[in-house]
Amino acid sequence: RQGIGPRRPGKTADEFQQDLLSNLFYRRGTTVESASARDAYETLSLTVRDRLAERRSRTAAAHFATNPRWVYYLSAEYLLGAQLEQNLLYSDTGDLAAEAVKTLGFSLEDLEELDIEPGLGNGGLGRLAACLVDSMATRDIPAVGYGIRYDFGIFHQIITEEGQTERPDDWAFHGNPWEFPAPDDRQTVGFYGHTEPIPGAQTRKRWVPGEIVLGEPSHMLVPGYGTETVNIVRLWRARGSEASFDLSRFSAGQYAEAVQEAVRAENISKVLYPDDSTELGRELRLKQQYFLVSCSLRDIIRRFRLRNEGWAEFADKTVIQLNDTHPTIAIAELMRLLVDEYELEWDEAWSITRRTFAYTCHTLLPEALETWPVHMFERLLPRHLEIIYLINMLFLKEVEARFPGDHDRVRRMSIIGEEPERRVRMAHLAVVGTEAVNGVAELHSKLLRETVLNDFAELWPAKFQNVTNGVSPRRFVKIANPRLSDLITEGLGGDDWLGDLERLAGLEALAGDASFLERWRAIKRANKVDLAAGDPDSLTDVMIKRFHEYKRQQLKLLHVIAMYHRIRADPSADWVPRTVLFAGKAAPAYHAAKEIIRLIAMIAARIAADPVVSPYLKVVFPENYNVTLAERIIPAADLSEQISLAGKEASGTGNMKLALNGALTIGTLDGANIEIRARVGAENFFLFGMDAYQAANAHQQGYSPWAYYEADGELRAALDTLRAGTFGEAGQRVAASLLGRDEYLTLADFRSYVESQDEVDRAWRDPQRWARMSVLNTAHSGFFSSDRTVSDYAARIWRVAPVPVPKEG
Ligand code: 26Q
Repeated sequence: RQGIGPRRPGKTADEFQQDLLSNLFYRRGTTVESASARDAYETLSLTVRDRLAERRSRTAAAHFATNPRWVYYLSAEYLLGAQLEQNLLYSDTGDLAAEAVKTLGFSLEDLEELDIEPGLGNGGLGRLAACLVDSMATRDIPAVGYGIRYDFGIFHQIITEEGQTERPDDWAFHGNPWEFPAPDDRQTVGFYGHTEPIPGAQTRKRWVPGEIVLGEPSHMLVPGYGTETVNIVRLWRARGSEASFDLSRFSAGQYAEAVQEAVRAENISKVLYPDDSTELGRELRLKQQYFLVSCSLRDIIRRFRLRNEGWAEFADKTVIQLNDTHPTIAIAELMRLLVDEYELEWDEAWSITRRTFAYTCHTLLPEALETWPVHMFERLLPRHLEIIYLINMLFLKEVEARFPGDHDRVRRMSIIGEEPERRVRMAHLAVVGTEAVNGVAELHSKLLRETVLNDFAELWPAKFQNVTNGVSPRRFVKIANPRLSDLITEGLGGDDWLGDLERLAGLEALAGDASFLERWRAIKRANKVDLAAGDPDSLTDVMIKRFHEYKRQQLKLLHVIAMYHRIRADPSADWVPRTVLFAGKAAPAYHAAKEIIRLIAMIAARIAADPVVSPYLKVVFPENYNVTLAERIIPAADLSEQISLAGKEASGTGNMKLALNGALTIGTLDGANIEIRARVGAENFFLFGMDAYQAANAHQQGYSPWAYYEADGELRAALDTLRAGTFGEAGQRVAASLLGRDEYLTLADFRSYVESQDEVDRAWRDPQRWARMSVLNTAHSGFFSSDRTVSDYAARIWRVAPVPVPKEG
């Protein structure tokens, strides 16, 4: 059946139009006369998708023919963003589409509003996964991203004066035109049950699960930019098996009971856990993780076996990247499949497993390191616990041999923690079972080696690497900021920079050109007008990220209160007008974070009602921060707040997106801020605060927030305002936390932060100087393309080379 295929989608406006009409008639079942906006949107999406599908088939053929080492990216989260605009750009059909939809009586912009983003992630880690799959396709790396197709994604946030409330996010309510269901590739996943010895076998065991669930995949196309490659992200959805429908109960009229097993099964992919870096320890979450892993590994093995190779080839043809510890049970699952099902010897299986996996760590917070109670593991995954015990026993022998008599080290490194209850330490399993471990920014990787994973780095120094995060310049510059993109393309004499971001350095030559700077400023202003968050001539000061105490939205608030006091004390002074924009979600159970949101809402309302302060200061909180909203805020930002306590933010990626769009950063020496500052130049970056080593020692050196309160009148006034209840109970509680332990040393960094903000004001008063600094930020942020990140992974961790896909014909 080789060489047979459908008619290729046409390239002309006429052909696009014809395809659109036939999709409208035959796929959507509607006529032009009666087509609604949604009919037009669905039909356009299918027409664009068809063009990518054709490239996908050529990609699959080229990959299969080359038989390279494939990259499998395992992630519990993907924040892919809206698909229509990206797919128009990547298939170069934007102009054809705009023309064609007019004949249906709609504008492209109308239809883009119906394009809902799948919110299948919490924040940075989920968006990183999306940027990496984009860049893997762009760099022609044969890859599949595996994830979960949650029915409900990250909750929809509503902001009132009471703070945050949550609503379910039924993102696919109207259907999802970008998805291809692949029911024939469904997998069967077991849970619970018991294990049995196999007569005559040594390590092999039989696992008899007590519950069976089906995993049904669908995939979304992931095109590369400026290349023919189209990879896929494959998402699993849980379904009840036929056995989970109880016919006898149904016949007896017990309809709800008849389907309760199926409902239980389908709950596994029902909802994304809205938790960012604090442990919940719920069984359903562990079930989700194993569900993702079991379906994906079986799919990977299915694909491998299609190529008729032996197990000796597996690790040479497969690399599986673990996005944090969430999919780490894959290490035990691959061992189980190889030993129990494919009957390999333990040592051979272990050698294959270790050479197949690599692990990316995204945190340093000890409370965010994932652990699971042994008793929960034993009940849900009895065979996996046995395998983990065996892996641990052999590993600890190795430690004992290298460090004889060092029992404390053995206890510290064990995959099983004993205190206060026995728990499986997923990060330890991830380090032991992989060939490479990486952090996500230079500082983060260094601190991993020096602190949380120090014992492991001493044992296996070569295993530990850094791969600094990056972001997609297509989504976060070209699509988000078309005006700036056009000016950059004009300035550089072409748009090659979109696939080779270091070319932005060419803008340096224009940083002294007054007319270029003027146009640069005008674009920032126009973007602010579009955002409509505040006066476009005010300094737009943005803090957009998840709410977490370590990120220190509280510090920004103390600065807002200090500005408020200053303006009230001298209303006629020449203040720099600022619009302070916060956006982001708090985990619903994270009360301290929700209190901070509530306080922001309160202060925003109070300032808006104050005729003395409001001409100079406005606080806004657009609700439901997601990828789509980020694409509107980032192009309008003048100032990027990256003010986490040093040593706590693994990398940050919003910092990169903002710098690329010409925002200046005010930030600590944390995560990738350090690398941004090194590239854009210290004179173009507002630095403040202590470094990670000072921060790490502060508490044990007797840190007292009260000393800072006493010593700093402006800080004291801000805190006293909160304590007095001027901004409600939320303000009192935030103040109590800051004057209690102040875990994240907010008061210690306050003075340095305010001084740096004063420096920001001075720079802003010289518009030429500001514009120059802004251009230099963009010019020197080319390193932060996720294309570079992917090339680093490919060369140093995956050891894979690009596989070009031939053009049609
Ligand atoms: C844990 C337990 C139960 C349920 C959910 C979770 C959970 C979910 C999401 C734990 C962590 C996350 C997400 C973490 C995350 O987004 N980390 C960020 O990763 C970015 C990409 O590397 C970095 O830039 C950020 O610094 C880091 O905070």
